[in-house]
Amino acid sequence: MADILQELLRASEKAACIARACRQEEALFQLLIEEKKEDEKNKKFLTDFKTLADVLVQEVIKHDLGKKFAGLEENVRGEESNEFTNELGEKIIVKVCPTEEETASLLQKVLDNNKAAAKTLARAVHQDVTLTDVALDDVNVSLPLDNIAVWVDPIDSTYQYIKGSGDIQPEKGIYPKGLQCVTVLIGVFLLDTGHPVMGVINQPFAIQDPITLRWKGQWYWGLSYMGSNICSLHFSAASGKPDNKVDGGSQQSAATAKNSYATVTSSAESENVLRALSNVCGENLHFAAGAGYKCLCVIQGLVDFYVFSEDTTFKWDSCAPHAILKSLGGGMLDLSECLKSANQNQVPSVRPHILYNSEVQGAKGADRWANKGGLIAYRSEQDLEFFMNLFIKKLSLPNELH
Ligand code: 2IP
Ligand code: CA
Repeated sequence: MADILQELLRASEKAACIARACRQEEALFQLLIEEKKEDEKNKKFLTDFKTLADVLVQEVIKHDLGKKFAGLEENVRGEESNEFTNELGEKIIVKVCPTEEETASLLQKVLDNNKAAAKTLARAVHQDVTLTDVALDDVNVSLPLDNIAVWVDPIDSTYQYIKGSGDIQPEKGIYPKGLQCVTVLIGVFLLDTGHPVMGVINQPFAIQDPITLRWKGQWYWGLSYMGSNICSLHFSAASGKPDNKVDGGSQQSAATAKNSYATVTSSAESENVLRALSNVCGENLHFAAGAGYKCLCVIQGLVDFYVFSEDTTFKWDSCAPHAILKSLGGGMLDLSECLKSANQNQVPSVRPHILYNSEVQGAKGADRWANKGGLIAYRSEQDLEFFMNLFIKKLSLPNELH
């Protein structure tokens, strides 16, 4: 199913182009920076524009996937609904129209009649994007189209996207905040089991040209299905051949604990967990914005784990990175389930992997799709074992988590 993965990659790049256009095209940029002014009307307008960028990117991904694989668009899910209310209170369904002109005139209605902005945005929506990866030519895995669905986060870390800082310095390779923390996340899962099987993470603002100040993106993909595990990080861009740059956990041979473990977490993490993490990781405990970006830090091997005990990440945040981590021999587990069995001194026969096909019982709205028990993302099963033992010991009052 290299063609689906190829299409996900292309859709993610189109999304990244739209995200970049909103920052780099003058007509659109003016709308983004309105936020920095204080008055209420501008604030409201910006919120609208931010939501529009999100909704539009989601619709483009849906539209483009459906064009290539008829029916798949029905199974593309995300946070945003495409019903949009403009300044005049009119309800408008945001969608990709058959022609660029039609899309522009629809967008004009949402954008308070701003013709220039609507035209620029419509051009980005209808442009042809080519993004191919030679490594995908060798992928020969067949996925049942009627058993897959897609979780999309069109722009993860929207707060950093709007703030738009491009001059944040990384600490040990990790950006604590800034445009580098923005990602487009597209993940595919199996409808019957809920397991993630394919994922693409696109980082639209990975590298900035110091002269032109224009941004270049970076992308990562992974596939994990029926024993086939393939990841873009195993291939060097030049040769298309495996270069073993990133060592997947399954390839580790020595079953020994590391001297130290590096973990990334959210600044919204609870005190109790932070204390325990800091005890285990010391100076290797990092903070970074964006659920997708934190997962990317694990995928790239900048840290060993992403730990978060709160319920404020969602299926659209984790599905794509989870599939890539699986392709590297790692995964993503429900943290509260892991701690529960550790407290009861049980070794679960099956690890509590996060699943993507079932809602949180009794929850409403976006919370139906929350990763309710928190999460731990990892690249190596062995490291996970050693780390969890240390972490649980340091968690003085684990029951506070439940
Ligand atoms: C957010 C975003 C936030 C993250 C939160 C996500 O998604 O990734 O950065 O919080 O969990 O749901 P934190 O950075 O504290 O980890 P979005 O930006 O799409 O709302
Ligand atoms: Ca998100």
